[in-house]
Amino acid sequence: MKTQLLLGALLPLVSAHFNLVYPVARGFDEDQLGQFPCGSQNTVSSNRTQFPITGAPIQLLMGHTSAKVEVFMALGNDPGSNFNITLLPTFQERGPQNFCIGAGALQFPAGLNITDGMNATIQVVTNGDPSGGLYNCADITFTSTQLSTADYSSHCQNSTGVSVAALSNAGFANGTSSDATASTSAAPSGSTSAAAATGSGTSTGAASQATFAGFALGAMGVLAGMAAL
Ligand SMILES: *[C@@H]1O[C@H](CO)[C@@H](O)[C@H](O)[C@H]1NC(C)=O
Ligand SMILES: *[C@@H]1O[C@H](CO)[C@@H](O)[C@H](O)[C@H]1NC(C)=O
Ligand SMILES: *[C@@H]1O[C@H](CO)[C@@H](O)[C@H](O)[C@H]1NC(C)=O
Ligand SMILES: *[C@@H]1O[C@H](CO)[C@@H](O)[C@H](O)[C@H]1NC(C)=O
Ligand SMILES: *[C@@H]1O[C@H](CO)[C@@H](O)[C@H](O)[C@H]1NC(C)=O
Ligand SMILES: *[C@@H]1O[C@H](CO)[C@@H](O)[C@H](O)[C@H]1NC(C)=O
Ligand SMILES: [Cu+2]
Repeated sequence: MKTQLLLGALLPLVSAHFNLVYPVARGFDEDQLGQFPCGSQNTVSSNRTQFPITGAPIQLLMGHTSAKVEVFMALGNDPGSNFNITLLPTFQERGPQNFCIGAGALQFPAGLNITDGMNATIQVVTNGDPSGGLYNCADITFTSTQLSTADYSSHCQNSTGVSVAALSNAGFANGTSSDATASTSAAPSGSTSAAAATGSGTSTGAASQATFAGFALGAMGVLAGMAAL
């Protein structure tokens, strides 16, 4: 009995590729997850996650023991496949189960002028199984209301042993050769959060969240450095 329960708990992990847990995914069809964009979830969610302008994490559930990961964003109510903003260039993740990308790791380009009530869609891409990409999307509405520290923590957890590493010349996580579109949107140095992008900088709370929850300075320094190239 115990064995069955264990297997029941483990099997979905192995076969689920990866889930976008926060912000909440549009939907999930494991068999279609390799379909660009959004793993074939082409209907915008009617229930958008309120995503703080001052910074919020991205929580993933990794079904593989290692994966290349890349994060894109598209502005608007129904952007189709136009994910032309790179929030985090391709990096290597290791370790299954919970993996949190801290708010401070996301590189919002300057000049987006993100304001309260704006809609957008975030697409997280990992490398395929075995080739191509895997795609999950979440529809969000930007809000000026911050996450409380407790809410932030509940949406930002790492399983034991999870780590990240920078990749040089990584290209797209889906393994296709780079075309200029996505790679040009590198963040200006210093712009590691939406707060920086909007120039609002109103919140010490978010700043400290970003500090403790973003990729640790070591790893993130490398990633940010690569993005600025
Ligand atoms: C791979 O990702 C890039 C960047 O998101 C995208 O433009 C391209 O269409 C994807 N390739 C495939 C085969 O889906
Ligand atoms: C809408 O989203 C919120 C936050 O993501 C979630 O708590 C709630 O259960 C969702 N409601 C529906 C009807 O899906
Ligand atoms: C992304 O696409 C939208 C719609 O075509 C366009 O208005 C916007 O300038 C593009 N943004 C970037 C960063 O390329
Ligand atoms: C953002 O705001 C600045 C200053 O008001 C303006 O110059 C710029 O064109 C705006 N950018 C976009 C994408 O709306
Ligand atoms: C954002 O999307 C919601 C539906 O989810 C819609 O009601 C709202 O008008 C949209 N906001 C903007 C600024 O278009
Ligand atoms: C989660 O793990 C990543 C990768 O090691 C790390 O950069 C990040 O700071 C961790 N976040 C938290 C909240 O532990
Ligand atoms: Cu898989």
